[in-house]
Amino acid sequence: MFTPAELLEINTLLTPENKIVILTHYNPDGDAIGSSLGLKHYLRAKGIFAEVIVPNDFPKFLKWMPEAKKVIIAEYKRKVAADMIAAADVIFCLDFNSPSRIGLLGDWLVKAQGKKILIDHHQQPEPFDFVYSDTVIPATSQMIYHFIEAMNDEKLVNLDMAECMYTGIMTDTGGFRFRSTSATTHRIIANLIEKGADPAMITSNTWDTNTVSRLHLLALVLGRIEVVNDGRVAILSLTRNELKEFGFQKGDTEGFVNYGLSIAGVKMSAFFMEDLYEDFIKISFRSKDDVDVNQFSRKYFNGGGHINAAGGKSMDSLPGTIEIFKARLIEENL
Ligand SMILES: [Mn+2]
Repeated sequence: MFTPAELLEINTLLTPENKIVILTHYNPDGDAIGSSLGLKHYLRAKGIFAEVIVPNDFPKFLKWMPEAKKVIIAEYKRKVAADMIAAADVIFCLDFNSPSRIGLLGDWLVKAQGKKILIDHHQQPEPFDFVYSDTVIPATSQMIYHFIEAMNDEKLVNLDMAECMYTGIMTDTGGFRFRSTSATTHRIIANLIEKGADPAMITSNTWDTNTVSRLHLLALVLGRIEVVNDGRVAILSLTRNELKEFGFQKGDTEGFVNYGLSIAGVKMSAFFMEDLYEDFIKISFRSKDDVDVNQFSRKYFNGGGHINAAGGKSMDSLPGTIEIFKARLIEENL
């Protein structure tokens, strides 16, 4: 948490006169949008207006959240977004810790004069004016709750805030299953339910959103899942042509990588996908226990993230990337 002195200073910055923006990462996920909107609604409850700005569009299954449709998407509104960041007195940076993770917002953030406040749970944060970084907490949305507690404002938590933070925690913990899900996480979830968050409604709005074409795409991926290294590593893949054939929509492949981890004995799952427009391979890694995919991806695939969940990128072909991956697995004894 921020120090008491920092909290006091942040408190003096949070006034209705100050211009406040909230930024989150490229390809926003449930925690990115949930934490950003949760914070926006919290500030609103204090009588302070803030705008949420994201680099690019996010999946439809997150747009039911209160005020999700008011989020400013910089790829569609470049000038509006750039001007707001330049004019901001306070810039909250949520669920990322390096300007390199926020696409076109990165340059604007670096040049901006406003006070930069980081709240994030990824590894190895870069410097910001105020830093609340904790890699053990499973979701930035949970950190927003801790921030509200530290500000002595728990009484302000309302339904809008509760729905957003619940969604962020639920999605980043894979439905309260992943390793850093703690008793504290569940206590906060209980509080959010008491404020009106409806688990059945939130789960259904967020996860029961398959289309037939997405299930066909999933069937294709599952049909050729490969398990290597004595059953410890699962490999999944998709080509650009397949994405096109099945009418790929943003978010359609979200969660595919987790199917690899659901195989008994598998400790690491990797999903390789050709980007729809550009010539690179997008990689998602998931792992269990001490298998550190953050380090692995940083070392070999220009990426990073968390110990058990990380992203990466390769400029090789799809088959070439998978061959390199298999060779690295042997080198690293995975
Ligand atoms: Mn997160």
